[in-house]
Amino acid sequence: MSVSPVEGLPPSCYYIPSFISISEEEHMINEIRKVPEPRWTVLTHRRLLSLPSTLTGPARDTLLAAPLPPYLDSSVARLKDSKFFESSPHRAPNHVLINEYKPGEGIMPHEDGPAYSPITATISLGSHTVLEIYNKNEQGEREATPTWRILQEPRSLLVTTSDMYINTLHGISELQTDENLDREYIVNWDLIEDKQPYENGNAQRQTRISLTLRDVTKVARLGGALKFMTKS
Ligand SMILES: O=C(O)CCC(=O)C(=O)O
Repeated sequence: MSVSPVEGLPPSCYYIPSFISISEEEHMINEIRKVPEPRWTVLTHRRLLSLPSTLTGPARDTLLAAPLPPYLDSSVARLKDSKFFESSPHRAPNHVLINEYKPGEGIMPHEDGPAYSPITATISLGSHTVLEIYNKNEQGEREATPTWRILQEPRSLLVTTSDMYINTLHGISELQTDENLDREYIVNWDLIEDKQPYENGNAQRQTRISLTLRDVTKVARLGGALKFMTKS
């Protein structure tokens, strides 16, 4: 896969429509729906799963080595082939954060923490969304309004790395319907594969599951991890 960065954004962000097929999307949704309710972390405005596990250790920055779920195998293989993770320590994602958003739900603007190598790969299932990207001002604080909006179609992949990862914040507004979906307001408009659902300039959200794949820098084998978990 050879792709160009999205023009108009800080380097570097890549948008790939139809990264997975409709049958892969269905399979992933079915597998995720099988995860028992108590394993989800339920927040007021979304629920999430951290796989293979939540990060651990004194700084909550360490992954206990374990495989990712098998329904991600083909996507991880494609990510490896694409070389997006070429300069990350394990040359592949080793962790996935799964977020489920009902229409009207979102995520506050934030930066991804230092536990990860500076690259994220996000697959969208079930619905589009609009990711809002915020610059920082000279004091390093988030600006009040987003500078860019990225439309993510279902089954697409969004990769962010380098400046875009390090120097911006991202969030999703809590909206039922996204508006101003057009070339003027959507930075990746020319890369949208199927514009038909957005032809009126707005689109009602459905339930969306996002899979954010990352490479956690510190990985502990179980033996080593038990040592620091039992240390008083
Ligand atoms: O759901 C998304 O696309 C964004 C998720 C996100 O920002 C995060 O998990 O840190």
